[in-house]
Amino acid sequence: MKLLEGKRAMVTGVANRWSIATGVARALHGHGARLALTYQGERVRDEVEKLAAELGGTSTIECDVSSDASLSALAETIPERLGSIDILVHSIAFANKEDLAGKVYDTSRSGFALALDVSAFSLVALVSALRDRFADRASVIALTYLGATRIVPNYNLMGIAKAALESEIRYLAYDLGDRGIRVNGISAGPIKTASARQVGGFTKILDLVPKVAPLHRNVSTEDVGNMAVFLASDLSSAVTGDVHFVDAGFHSMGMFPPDLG
Ligand code: 0WD
Repeated sequence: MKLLEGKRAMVTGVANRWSIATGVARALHGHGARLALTYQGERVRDEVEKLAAELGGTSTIECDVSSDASLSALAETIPERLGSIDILVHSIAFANKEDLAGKVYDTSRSGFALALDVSAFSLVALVSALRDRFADRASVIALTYLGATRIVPNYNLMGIAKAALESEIRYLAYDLGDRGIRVNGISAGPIKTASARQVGGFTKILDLVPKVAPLHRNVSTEDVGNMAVFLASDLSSAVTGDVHFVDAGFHSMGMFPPDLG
């Protein structure tokens, strides 16, 4: 059964085939949604166009979320390229590599501002720019991580940015609720992507999860895509203002298994 027939989705943060946004886009498309993929700039354009071609009827639009002009241009383009928006996926994050290891107290003012702007304010900025383009009862979905609410060594500044993002999810859910628009987060387990590799010791985190998580495995972009389909569909019509984990249960553990090598 296709759950998103007739719905139109704007998916941000596609950089390459390993991006979480790519897995989400494939899942939404598989359930019948029509897509527009936004990408940051020239650097990723070719790859994104190749992926769009694999998903019939998908258009691509350049948008750098750190630029107000780029966001305004996106809002102008959307009606002709997609129509109104039923589903918005925020899958964007950036921090300087030196802020994803070492001590949080060494974070610079400029590094902090950059990470919070691109990784957290961008959700407010996208919703603000696109609010007149949303269909009533639309669904907004943002990608987040456990490091928002728990200490994950080296995740550091990105954890702080994700805490802001998760708070935005709640406040935006309240702002948009009178139009029946829902706002939710997906907290994904670690997945090997270009962004994740910037986090110090990331491979060790990937090795640890199957030893600790109740399901004894890592998650895939397909797992995340399946949750996105649910949150985008009418099946989740009364679900808003919350963060939903797709992490094989890792976040529920209160202690690591005693036999952990
Ligand atoms: O383990 C993981 N990979 C997890 C990622 C676990 C839990 C959550 N997440 C989150 C990330 O924090 C992010 O919010 O998922 C989201 C997607 O991340 P990803 O798929 O892991 O990483 P990636 O494929 O790198 O996509 C993030 C993209 C950027 O990719 P590159 O590699 O080019 O930096 O965010 C985009 C960019 O395409 N991006 C921007 N887009 C528009 N404007 C901007 C910008 N200014 N900056 C970065």
